[in-house]
Amino acid sequence: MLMRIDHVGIACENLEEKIAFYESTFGVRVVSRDVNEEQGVKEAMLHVADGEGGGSYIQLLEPLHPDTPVGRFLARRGEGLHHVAYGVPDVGKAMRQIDADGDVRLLDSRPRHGAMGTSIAFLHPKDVGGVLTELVESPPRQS
Ligand code: CMX
Ligand code: CO
Repeated sequence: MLMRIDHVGIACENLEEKIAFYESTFGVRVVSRDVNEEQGVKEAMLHVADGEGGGSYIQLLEPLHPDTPVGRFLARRGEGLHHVAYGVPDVGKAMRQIDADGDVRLLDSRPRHGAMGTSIAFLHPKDVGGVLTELVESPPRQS
């Protein structure tokens, strides 16, 4: 089901400061910025590498409000690793397969919009050994 690691999501208080830190420390570059009201975040994707089936990224996340998933995470745990996202060929199919197995709760009933034209869905961290897990389907490649 899983093809690769698409990105790691990192919760932060100040997106611009964290972007500057990652750029100067690791030499990575921002390839997309987004405000995603549905997810309650202001975010940036920083490119790490290209691979079979798509790139890999660092996703920096600043909450739009305290009462959002990332806002509650920051209040409870402070800045740090928020989720791991795996690339899948078909997110709807992966969701149906996980739902049918019945051990892991889906946090979304249908795929949602993620950064850079992706379709995404989340799995409950309590059912994945304490790791909030995201499934990502990349859009078809432009040629
Ligand atoms: N990683 C691991 N555990 C987490 C977690 C995380 N990111 N967020 C919450 N938890 C844990 C809490 O510590 C808590 O554990 P305890 O009961 O042992 O204390 C439990 O999950 C429930 O926490 P909560 O206070 O009820 O937290 P929320 O109401 O925020 O719900 C969750 C948690 C995962 C259901 C919610 O954050 C969610 O739906 N997340 C998916 C959407 C999302 O995170 N969007 C932002 C990223 C967007 C993107 O990647 O593009
Ligand atoms: Co993500």
